[in-house]
Amino acid sequence: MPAYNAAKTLRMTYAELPHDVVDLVIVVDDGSSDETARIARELGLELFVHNGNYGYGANQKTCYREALRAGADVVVMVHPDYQYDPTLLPQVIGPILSGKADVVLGSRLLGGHPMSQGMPWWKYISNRFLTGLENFVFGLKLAEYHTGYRAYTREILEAVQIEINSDNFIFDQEIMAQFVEIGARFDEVPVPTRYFPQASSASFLQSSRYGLSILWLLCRYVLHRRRLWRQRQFQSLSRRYSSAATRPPI
Ligand SMILES: Nc1nc2c(ncn2[C@@H]2O[C@H](COP(=O)(O)OP(=O)(O)OP(=O)(O)O)[C@@H](O)[C@H]2O)c(=O)[nH]1
Ligand SMILES: [Mg+2]
Repeated sequence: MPAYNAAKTLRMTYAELPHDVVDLVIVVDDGSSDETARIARELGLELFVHNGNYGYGANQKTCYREALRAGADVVVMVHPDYQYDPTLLPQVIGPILSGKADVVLGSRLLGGHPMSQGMPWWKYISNRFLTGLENFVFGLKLAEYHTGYRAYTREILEAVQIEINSDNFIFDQEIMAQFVEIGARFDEVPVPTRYFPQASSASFLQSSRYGLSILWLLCRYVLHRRRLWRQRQFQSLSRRYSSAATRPPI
């Protein structure tokens, strides 16, 4: 759980994780100004504390580094703001355990309607628009790319260059572009969302910046695939997952 000022929701999120399925719960506190770290300690979680607020991407880098170091075969990232249902974790890892997928997204846009669950209309519309663009560029048909509930195999995390990704929100899309590039298998399962006052929520300004940085990422990805601007960020670190350089350029 990449946490930043999640004191009001960390306890609830942790309580609803299926403890018979999860071996280790790691919390990275990214310099919160609230009681996040104290609560994580109280709950006996594996806690790592950043000495400042380095950003959501930097937080995830520590999460994955520590999860892999702890020997995880399957790594699940869930936001600690209780917007996603922790009890659905077995469904989220299902396609990985059955060998069907390397990456599973818990999708708020499959099944129920996120606006009736409180998602602001402008977030819904921009999510749909950016998802359409990403599907077009990546050649996929996913329902959304912007969820805070994801599962990865150890092998797929080890195959991409996580550390050179951004320290900010765009990290979530950079890692997706990296997975696409190395031929990862994706699956998605429906998850509901909930918007309530204590949940953390990106502001309009943050979301706009995020949207623009997705457009820039997609440009860079297309240039990379067309061999006009090769970027180390998209190159595979694993022999098992080769770069899409062998596939026809888009
Ligand atoms: N804003 C922020 N969140 C962080 C950071 N590090 C970890 N997080 C966590 O990551 C999640 C950030 O997502 P939110 O701010 O909820 O934004 P979002 O989920 O993209 O947008 P919503 O759909 O509106 O919730 C929260 O659960 C935070 O606890 C950080 O440096 N900044
Ligand atoms: Mg949130």
